[in-house]
Amino acid sequence: MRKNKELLKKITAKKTKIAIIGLGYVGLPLAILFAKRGFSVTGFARNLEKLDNINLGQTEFTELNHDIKKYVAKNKFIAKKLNTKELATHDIFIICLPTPVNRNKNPDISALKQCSNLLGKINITNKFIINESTVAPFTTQNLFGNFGKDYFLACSPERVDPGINAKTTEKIPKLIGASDDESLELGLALYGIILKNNIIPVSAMEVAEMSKMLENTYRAVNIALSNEFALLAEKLNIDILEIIKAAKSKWSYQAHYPGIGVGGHCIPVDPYYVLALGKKNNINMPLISTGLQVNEKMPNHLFEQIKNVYEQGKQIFVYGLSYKKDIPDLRESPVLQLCNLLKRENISFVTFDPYITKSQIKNMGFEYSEPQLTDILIVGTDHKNLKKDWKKIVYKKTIIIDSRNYFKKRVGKKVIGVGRSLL
Ligand code: SAJ
Repeated sequence: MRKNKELLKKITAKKTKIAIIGLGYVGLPLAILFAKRGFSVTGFARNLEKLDNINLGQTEFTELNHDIKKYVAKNKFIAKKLNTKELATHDIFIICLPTPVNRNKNPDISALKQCSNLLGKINITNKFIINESTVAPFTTQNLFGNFGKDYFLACSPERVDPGINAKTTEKIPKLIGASDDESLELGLALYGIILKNNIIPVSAMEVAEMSKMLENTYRAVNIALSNEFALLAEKLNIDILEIIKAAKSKWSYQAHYPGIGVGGHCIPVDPYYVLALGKKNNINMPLISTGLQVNEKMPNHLFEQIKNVYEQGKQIFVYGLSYKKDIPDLRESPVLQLCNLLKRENISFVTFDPYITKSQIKNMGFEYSEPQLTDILIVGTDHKNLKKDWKKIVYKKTIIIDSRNYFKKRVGKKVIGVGRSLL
């Protein structure tokens, strides 16, 4: 017989031991948030070097490092190698593992499957599993819903927004669906202790899973719409930013902006989970697949823009490689696609990103350079540092290929943006 009252009391008293499985941009901030609220938290990951760095408070999440050190010192948080023996000593398991796509753009839930195998080996009676990883509907049930009946299960998809202006974890509205009322009661109690913003219960786990899919697919398709309008605006010589600004005066229009394409671990990835699910259910979803293709072709469009202004011997400087500003994240970065197109055509360039190290740049096979004067500046990522760095790069004859529509007035000889130019 399950006893959720016992676990509820332990949660309320913060006496439960919480296991956060996966210590990336979702799991680590969540682990520290629980530790900050008084829980005893173990973070589990596979990479030993990463675990050592985390326990030393030396992670890429600079804004977290102070708190990591503090809660490790207070024995409220520790990072450990994922193993069943250690897992078994915990009451609550929150899964924050990556769910990417493979080279063929098919969903890859191998990390979740490995986690399911591990949890399936421990005594899960009266314990609580929550899946925060982004998955297609029914995945949480299929992977974690078959360990018997004496435990609790919920799904609460992460909604983290990486970046220095990010909405921090405790401020983001949180969806939660559960396998039954007792599990939902536990989830609301647990998240209620750490989250300041509203926690929104939904009727089933698959509703939560599908909502996350809709949120991110909506964003991908609307970015594609802005990209397509930008390509037309270029032909008509109308400024896309002015068009968008004007359209924003309509209450039912939510602005999305054209650019070099869509990177990151969410927006260019999650819609492929929807397409796979549609295919499995014989539902054709051309709007989604076409939208993804529009975004994926944007680096090629920028490449054509570069070729229109490039002459043999002209120097090219690519500023910024990250998929979005002010973070050191190269995953699915469309700027890397553009750089590889340049390399393939033997068009030489140097590159700099304030968040990416010189050795990382060299390891990618690109040539590193500090900001220096150049003939063609390609704005790859509109990091905040660009505000001061551009003056070291642009002289009066510099042509700027502004893939982020960063510049609001002409600099150098001319600025060619996406859907707008400053001549
Ligand atoms: N992008 C555009 N035009 C836009 C917005 C974004 O081209 O109008 C590009 C960005 O440059 C980037 C990519 O799309 O390459 C993704 O941008 P993003 O702001 O959506 O950044 P992400 O991937 O960090 O998005 C995360 C997502 N969070 C989760 O999936 C949990 C996303 O759902 C959020 O909307 C986003 O944070 C946010 O803004 O909060």
